[in-house]
Amino acid sequence: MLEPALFAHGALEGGQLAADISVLEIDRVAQNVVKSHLETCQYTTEELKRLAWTLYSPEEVRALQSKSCEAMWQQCSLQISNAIQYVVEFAKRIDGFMELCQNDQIILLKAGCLEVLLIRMIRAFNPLNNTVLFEGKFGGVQMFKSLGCDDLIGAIFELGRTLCRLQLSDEELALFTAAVLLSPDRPWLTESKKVQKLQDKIYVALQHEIQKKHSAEDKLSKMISKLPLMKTICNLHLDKLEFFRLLHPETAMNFPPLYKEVFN
Ligand code: MHQ
Repeated sequence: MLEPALFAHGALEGGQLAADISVLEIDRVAQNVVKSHLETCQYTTEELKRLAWTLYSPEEVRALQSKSCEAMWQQCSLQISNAIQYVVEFAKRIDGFMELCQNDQIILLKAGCLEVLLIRMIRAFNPLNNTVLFEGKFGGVQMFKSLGCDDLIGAIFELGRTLCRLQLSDEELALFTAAVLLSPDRPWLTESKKVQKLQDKIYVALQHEIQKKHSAEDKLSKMISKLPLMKTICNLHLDKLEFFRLLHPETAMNFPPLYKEVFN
């Protein structure tokens, strides 16, 4: 569903689209997107490297596990809400995004920001011991037990593992998240043609970036093949949230405003 028209029509292989967009323009797109990513990625690569072996102790994990479901949801929604702010800032800095109508900006962010977060997660994911950064330290799936969402958490960690295997550079990550954000097939977009044009350029730039090291067709298609699992996770998250709202309406009312707004 999210597969760009580019591939469906073989435009990339034929070089038709690439020929329409000048090398200069592609370089400019890549530079802008990579810069925007680096300015808004919340943690620098060095910070994450240093933190990678700062693990929660077994006692700390037990403490998290014995929290109430409501308290843990509150904590997670706060972390997610903070991270979303950086994704919003990333979007705003992508050339062309602010020129879209406000309605479309909101649609793209609401539909795409969890997917972007899930891709960004690989920076804060350690596949060697299956841990993720949560409130300053790394921990495994057990950490989130009190949420009672083992299937959701399991799927998120599985995605983390499979995305890490692709060994994406920050440049590739930047362009991939920008392409996901600028998906022209989000429901209710009013100027999807404009979004399509922006996404096409970003995918061509991503293709160029990958080609520096790998056979691009292969890596790009592997990246795109993870999109269905991301969609599944987003839907699962919405299901869990809806169910949580029914059980604990007062807690859900006090979720951070940005989290509420994005996942209304
Ligand atoms: C970002 C930084 C970041 C921040 C928050 C929805 C729910 C009830 C549970 C991290 C999900 C639990 C998230 C906090 C858990 C899987 C969530 C909670 C990259 C992503 C990252 C590391 C988030 C990853 C997913 C986390 C751990 O720049």
